Amino acid sequence: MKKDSDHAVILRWINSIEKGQIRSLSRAITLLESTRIEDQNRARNLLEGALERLNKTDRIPTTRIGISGPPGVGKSSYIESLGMHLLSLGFRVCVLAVDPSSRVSGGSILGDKIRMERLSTQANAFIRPSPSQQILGGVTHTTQSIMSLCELAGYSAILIETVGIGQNEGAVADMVDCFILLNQPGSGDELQGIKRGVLEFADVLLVNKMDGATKYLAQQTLQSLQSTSQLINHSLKNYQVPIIGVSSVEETGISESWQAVAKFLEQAKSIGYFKHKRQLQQEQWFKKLSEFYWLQHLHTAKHSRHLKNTLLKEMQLGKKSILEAAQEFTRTLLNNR
Ligand SMILES: Nc1nc2c(ncn2[C@@H]2O[C@H](COP(=O)(O)OP(=O)(O)O)[C@@H](O)[C@H]2O)c(=O)[nH]1
Ligand SMILES: [Mg+2]
Repeated sequence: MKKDSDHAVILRWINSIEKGQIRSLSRAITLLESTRIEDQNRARNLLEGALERLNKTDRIPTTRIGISGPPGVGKSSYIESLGMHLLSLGFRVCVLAVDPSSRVSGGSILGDKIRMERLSTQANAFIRPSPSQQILGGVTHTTQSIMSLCELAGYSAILIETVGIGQNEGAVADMVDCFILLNQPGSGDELQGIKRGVLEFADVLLVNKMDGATKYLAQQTLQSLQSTSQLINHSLKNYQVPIIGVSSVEETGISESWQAVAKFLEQAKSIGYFKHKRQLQQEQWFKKLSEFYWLQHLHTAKHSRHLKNTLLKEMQLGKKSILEAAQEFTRTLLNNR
């Protein structure tokens, strides 16, 4: 009986998300983000239903864009300007801001909100700062689940802001259709640093703050990047990564940057690279979800606590090494489902 009524509640919930009701969407995201064990079943049912609905209906194609770069480079400011531009083109815009620093500083989420003040008052825009769940770079399986919910709610452009710290760019790039990397106006030395690791993930490179006191430096950075652009090896064959200067504050170069994204997507679609990337996104999502379920199982399995205590004791008595104990713990619980 309870099961039936739960099912009905979930169905109603999904219906109202599909109608674009922001409150229902927000509540659903909060549920998916919940780390409480007792929320997991509902979250799973909700997501299951939402994905089923998404697959059933013919919907407008969505575009998932990742925007990354070091703290302070202007990601939030750029997203606001790009978001306003996309609204003017008829998109419904959703912004997911995953900012691991916000947990530490406590202030950046508020800062992001203030900086996206214009966008946040628009009827066709939805901004959602997400707690990073203490995972490096803040990207988890829930980010992908949330993207799907937002697509069900009718958002056609999903913009994901992540802080680039040099290690998580690959993970973010694997969950979006197009990855934009923002660069600071800076010295050549800093560019060397960017080049090595991160540039290979970028589909579009931007140099921000092309205005006022930083204009000259930004122009230099732009030129320096452009002069090395042939060295960037993009996995889409014959694709030359565009490098564009923008000012998110003065809103110059914004539409040009979007044209570059659109051109990339067009080229990617024409040779099946886009489809391939969507498959990779599914694979990564699957992998992350599986890892999540494994961990969950490890910590909630019936004999988990008992086994852990036994093994800890054996370790303390010198009967087992820490490696043996950890492996036995994992192996035993995974074999005894
Ligand atoms: N001059 C100038 N400042 C900018 C620009 N974009 C962002 N900023 C400033 O850079 C700081 C960091 O911006 P923010 O968007 O929060 O960066 P984020 O940490 O990458 O999200 C803020 O003080 C912004 O006002 C720009 O295009 N020009
Ligand atoms: Mg920000």
